Amino acid sequence: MNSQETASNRLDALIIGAGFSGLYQLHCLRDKQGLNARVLEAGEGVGGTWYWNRYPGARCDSESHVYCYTFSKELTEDWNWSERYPGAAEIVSYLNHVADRFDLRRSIDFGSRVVSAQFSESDNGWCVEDHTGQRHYAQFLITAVGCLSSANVPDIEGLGDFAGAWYHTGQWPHEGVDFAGKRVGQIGTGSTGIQAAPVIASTAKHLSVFQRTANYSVPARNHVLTPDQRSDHKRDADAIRQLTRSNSNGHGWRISDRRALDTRDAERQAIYEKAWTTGGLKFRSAFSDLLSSKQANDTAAAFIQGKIRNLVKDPVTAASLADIDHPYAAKRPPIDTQYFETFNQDNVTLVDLRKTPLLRVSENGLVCRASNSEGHAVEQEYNLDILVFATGYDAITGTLLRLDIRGRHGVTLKQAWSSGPRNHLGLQVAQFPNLFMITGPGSPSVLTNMPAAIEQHVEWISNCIAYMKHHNYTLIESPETSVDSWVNQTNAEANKTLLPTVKHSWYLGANIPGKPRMFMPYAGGLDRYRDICNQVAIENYQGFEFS
Ligand code: N01
Repeated sequence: MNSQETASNRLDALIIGAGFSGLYQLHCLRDKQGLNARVLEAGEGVGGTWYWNRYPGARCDSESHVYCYTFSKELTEDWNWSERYPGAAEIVSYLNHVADRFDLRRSIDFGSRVVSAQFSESDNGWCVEDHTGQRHYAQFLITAVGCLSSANVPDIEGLGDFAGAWYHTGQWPHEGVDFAGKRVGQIGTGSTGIQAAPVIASTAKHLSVFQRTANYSVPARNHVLTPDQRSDHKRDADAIRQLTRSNSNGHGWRISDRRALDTRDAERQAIYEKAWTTGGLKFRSAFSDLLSSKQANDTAAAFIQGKIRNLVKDPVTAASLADIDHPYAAKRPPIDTQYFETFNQDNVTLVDLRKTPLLRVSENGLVCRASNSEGHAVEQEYNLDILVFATGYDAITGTLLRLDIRGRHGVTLKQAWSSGPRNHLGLQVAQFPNLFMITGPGSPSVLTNMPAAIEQHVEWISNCIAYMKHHNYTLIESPETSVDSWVNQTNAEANKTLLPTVKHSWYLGANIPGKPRMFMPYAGGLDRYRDICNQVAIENYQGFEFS
């Protein structure tokens, strides 16, 4: 690294990503602390996850009045959400509004994809290279890349032979896709597939949904917000903020103290019925023991499976949809708008890949292994014009690893995480000084309402940097002992729950071939995590080392 070049244009902080995290981090460092901070963003606009995820039906599962920043009363006051759950386009509009309101754009380089980041021992800082070869120098490097930004297109034989068009939901064309008159195949029935299928089916000639693992879903019960509901949210903004900052999940509700196993059958059923009618992720707040006791969880599972069987008219399809192999909410629980009802439409077919496994993509569509009336294996081809991959992401670590980040002595993040992600408080990796991760592995992130987790991380990182400036420290790093201790705590919290018991969960990296299997988020709750981080700060950032 040329030290003259470094000194002349070195930033205080370089932030990667202009979604919820990056925008707020920029505002905190540039506008509140007067630091020289910049954002590099691969997309041509702000939005992060929401910039790319424009698939049909893309909508947030958090309610709009909590899926937003809370740091500015004026911002809360002057923004009006239109629906109970914000759609992707409205979230992008919101983030554009934030970028304009706080004049953030002038400090963001759009269309700038980071290809490598190298820590320099001589400069105690980072050299970050973008796809054009331009180098950017900064004391601090902060990743704000989101948890679900590396699309997973499964390696299915023959995809190159397909004569039709194919798309991954996480890289959706901005001009949209016209399904009218088309035979569409959708692979994947996670949160995304469950949102997309009803919308695709509303215009497609035919939709075939290829389901490998059946999934729970609870009705979202989305609706347009009334003027009264909007003004209630504004009037109660302080209380809502207090709630999202003090509960375990960052949503606008607390998980009940009541245990499913201590509740009589009829009362338990009535509670589930009410939660089903209310709809949304709040369903999981019905009882406290749903994620700690399999027996308790079975009661929720049986309730939802009963609903699926009632909603879907064809008994064979209903049985496949209700044949769920994991505990409720042990995978991220989807919420839907008419998902199960969609299978009652004449133009929709469920293909159960457990009965008829997917063999390959052909020129005409997808080929599965079925059996004929004599029980002999035969190939069954589904002719398709469009193939939609709702197959998820190389979640949480995928994008971080693709950035080719190198710490002390050139050690790569891939090497440091060869057995799974390891860091201190979800924030810092040993041997990678002055690097902070927002909502990375080891933090509550995807188990919470993301903006709540993001605000907590950004504020903690900003305070830590302010502390360093105040004490004239130039370097912060986490020793291995701190990392070991946090990894043990993260594993211990996960093991108290049913979360690590799922076969194909992306929480564990188990959806990506070859990815080390390890439960990645911190499952002890955002409230506990916040307390731990605050205590560390109060004790002069105990567990971190400064120089
Ligand atoms: O991805 P997923 P997603 N052959 O990994 C299947 C967030 N989100 O995009 O379960 C056949 O959950 C796979 O099958 P299986 C939310 O946090 C948020 O749906 O592995 N099938 C599964 O059915 C969510 O959890 C919002 O057996 C294959 C599906 O593809 C996260 O994004 C909205 C396959 C992937 O499900 C990811 O959800 C939407 C193969 N080779 C999503 N490979 C909000 O509201 C994979 N599958 C904020």
